[in-house]
Amino acid sequence: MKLLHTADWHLGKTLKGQSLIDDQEYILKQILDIAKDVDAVLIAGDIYDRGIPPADAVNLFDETLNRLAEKKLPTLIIAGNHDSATRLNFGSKIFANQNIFIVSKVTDQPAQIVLEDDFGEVYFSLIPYFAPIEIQTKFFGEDSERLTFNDANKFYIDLARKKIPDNKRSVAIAHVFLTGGIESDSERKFVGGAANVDSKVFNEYSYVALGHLHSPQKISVENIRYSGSPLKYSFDEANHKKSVTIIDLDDSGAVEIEKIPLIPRRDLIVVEGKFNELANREPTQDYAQIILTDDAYIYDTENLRDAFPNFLEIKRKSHLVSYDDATTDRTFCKEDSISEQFDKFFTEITSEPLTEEERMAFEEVLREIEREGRE
Ligand SMILES: [Mn+2]
Repeated sequence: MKLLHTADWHLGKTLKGQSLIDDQEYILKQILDIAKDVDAVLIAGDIYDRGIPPADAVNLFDETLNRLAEKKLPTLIIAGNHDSATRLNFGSKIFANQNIFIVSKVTDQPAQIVLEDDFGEVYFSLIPYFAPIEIQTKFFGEDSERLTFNDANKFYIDLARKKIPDNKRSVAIAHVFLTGGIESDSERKFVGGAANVDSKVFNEYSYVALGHLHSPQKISVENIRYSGSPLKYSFDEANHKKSVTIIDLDDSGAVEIEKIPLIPRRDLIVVEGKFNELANREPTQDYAQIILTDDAYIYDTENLRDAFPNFLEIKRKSHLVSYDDATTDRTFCKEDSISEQFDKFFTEITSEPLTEEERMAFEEVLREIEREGRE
């Protein structure tokens, strides 16, 4: 059986105010194209970027589900920590008639779907994101001992395992943070105690399709994996290679893994350099974070739009001195005149002393302020 594993679509996400909906539509088309060659699609949570997604995000998800239903592709979906469990649950019983299975809530018996190929059944456990308190109140009562994420997941996954007959092939779909995983800036941390879950809780599954971490990675073993997000969602992901994971599950339950790269409409890049050099670069449509290394403060940064029409952020390296760095060697003293204090401050921030011209300009401004104060 061939499976396509994806996660963390974050539909409706904006980055520094820029809507990514066109980029998301573009990348979902690629995923649908790759899905032509598989037997089922697994989406491991964070369908939406937030609990109440914008209308265009709901439209895009609706369109995508329609395409999957047209292909008669069994599609197994769980909620992530960014999704509203109740809203994502909308219509799920009706969608099940079209082989679209959405599981967003913890239930007395963990949700299970059984698909078949020529070698027999494959059992899928659908484990939506939950906070440990949900397991605690549902199964142990409100006054019971507080559970960690690890306790709660171990309990619920053991329950899911009990429903799978011995020696059958099995796949878990979950949205958790497994110990050893590599994080990025665009994942929202789980609230409610140490989020770490030991990958051993999934030990008996033939494959574990995970969501939450945005970089594609395996955890300890080949068959426990995060597919990663289909797009780069923060600048610290600029060097990620985004992909979907294809799993070929053989008759014995062994898996062969292939990562199929996804090519974005616009890449997310970080560029660093001096203003004049960057402003004259070959234009790129990519979303850019620009780090200026000029010592002088550049005001006309909009001129960078010729080379980077879609830049999202500008940072200034010479001004990236952190407060701690700037104060370790503090030499200001109260006896200094304002000019002397400014001179020291300027030197600390830019690593260059004031030129005579700059000193005169500063003193002229000071005199003006004093004049205004007297008027
Ligand atoms: Mn996510």
